[in-house]
Amino acid sequence: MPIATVPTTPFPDQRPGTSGLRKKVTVFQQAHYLENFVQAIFDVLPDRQGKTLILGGDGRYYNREAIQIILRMAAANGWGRVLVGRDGLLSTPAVSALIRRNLAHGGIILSASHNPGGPDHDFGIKYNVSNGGPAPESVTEAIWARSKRIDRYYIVTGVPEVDLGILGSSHCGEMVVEVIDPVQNYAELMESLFDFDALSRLLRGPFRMRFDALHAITGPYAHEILERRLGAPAGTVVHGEPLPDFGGAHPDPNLVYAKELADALLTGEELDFGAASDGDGDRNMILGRGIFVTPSDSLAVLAAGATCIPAYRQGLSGVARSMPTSQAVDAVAQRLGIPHYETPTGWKFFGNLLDAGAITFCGEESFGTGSNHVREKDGLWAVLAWLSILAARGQGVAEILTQHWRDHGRHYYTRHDYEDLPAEVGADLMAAVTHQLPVLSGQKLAGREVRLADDFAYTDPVDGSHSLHQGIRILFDDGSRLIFRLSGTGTSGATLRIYHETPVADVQRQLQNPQRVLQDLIRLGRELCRLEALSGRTQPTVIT
Ligand code: G16
Repeated sequence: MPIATVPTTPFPDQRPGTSGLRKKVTVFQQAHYLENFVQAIFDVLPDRQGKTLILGGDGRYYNREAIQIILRMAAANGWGRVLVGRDGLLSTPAVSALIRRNLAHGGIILSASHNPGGPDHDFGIKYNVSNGGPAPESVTEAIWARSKRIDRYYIVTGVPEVDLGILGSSHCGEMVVEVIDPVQNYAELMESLFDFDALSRLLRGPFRMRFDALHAITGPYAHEILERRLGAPAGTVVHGEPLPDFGGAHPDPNLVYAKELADALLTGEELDFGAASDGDGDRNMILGRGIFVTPSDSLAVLAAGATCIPAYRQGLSGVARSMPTSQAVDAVAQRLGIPHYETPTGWKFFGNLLDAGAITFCGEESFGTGSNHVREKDGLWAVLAWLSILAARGQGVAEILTQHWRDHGRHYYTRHDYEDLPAEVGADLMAAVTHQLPVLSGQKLAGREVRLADDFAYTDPVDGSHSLHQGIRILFDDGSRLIFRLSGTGTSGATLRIYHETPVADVQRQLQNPQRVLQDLIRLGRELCRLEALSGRTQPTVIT
């Protein structure tokens, strides 16, 4: 098998962000760019020889080309076997499940998640380790370090392209390539967790739901699970065909980018339940008739109702949320008498807690919810979990949510995003708040007293690793919080996120508009970072 050693020079911008390396397609299309990064991954895995790798992506533009390159590089780098999804497709949670099921050494996922796709948009690549989860910071930093010194990569030459359209086994050089059904293993995993008979009764009855796959990866998964296995009426899944440009839209399940679904639920009368997922299938948005469930509330409701689901009937060992996620799930954990953890943003920080059995459920405000069944957030899992609770309780989403608030208090919450800022403006806005940290504690602001103001740092309770600079927290004496972070998933410029939260125990005050309840914190947030003066912005781009 001819292996070429191709000389190369480093690119200075290959540091993985919150979730892998994300850049414009045109950046990845530069000669050697993808190859350098893939070789950097392989170089930090010296024990890869003869091992199994899982490979797939969300089908976005450049997915197919990248997969052929990675297969030839994997063969040249000594991998024993690669399992690749048919047509190069695999959702992020499906990759995680396959790594675990096949005891694979790791997996490569090609996706820029919720970022738009197409020749002028985004592409991405991330490596998941043998527990099925995103590589921890120690590995991503090693990949980055390696990328800065790389001077060659290995690739097999003179072999035909692998036909990704046909299931079955073939060889790329000496390496075995198995093209597998992207859905089957994942669908079986879901059947092992949930009571499919109960879900089927719900979906075959008068209950009406819509799942919007946003022309991204979850279409085939949702068709198979919701329509074929559970018997939901044809048409329950919309925009179910994955397209390289996601139909020209953002595959981002929020109220702005999944507006069609949101409108159908928030203003229409026909549907009882709506859900959407993102580019690579790990995010989810949940809607009921006339009501949007914030991801933070969704995590809390799922934690409170977990015992409705067969796999979690024995209860949860603990729960975790990322720091900017609202404290709603903490209230559930306190009531259940189980531990709760606060981690930095990024699913990778849940991995150790899940592996150690310290937590069963975890979630993030960024539309991510999941459990110990895989080591990624899982959009369809969250949908099935919600359906399980609806089926068990015989109630609608709005009833369940308002009852939850009565029982645990409501955590009013909103995130304001200021997108497409010049990178230096983003840094200046953060610096404006950071400079004030030493003097904020004890001050009266927005009618509350500041209890603590800091730059969030995390020490992993399992392996003791430290992560610094994970966002600015301003905590108030009434439990309210104001948080500032720069997004770690963009491909150009900066996005400032400001998160606002205030808990309200008084049942009489639980049915108000969050933007109104939080308006003084919103104003304070803008003032503290000198938003208008430094950026000229007065309104956010996206409100969640
Ligand atoms: C990724 C991570 C999530 C994280 C999110 C934050 O999501 O997997 O764990 O919460 O980024 O994004 P940002 O840094 O922009 O706030 P995804 O779905 O993009 O992979």
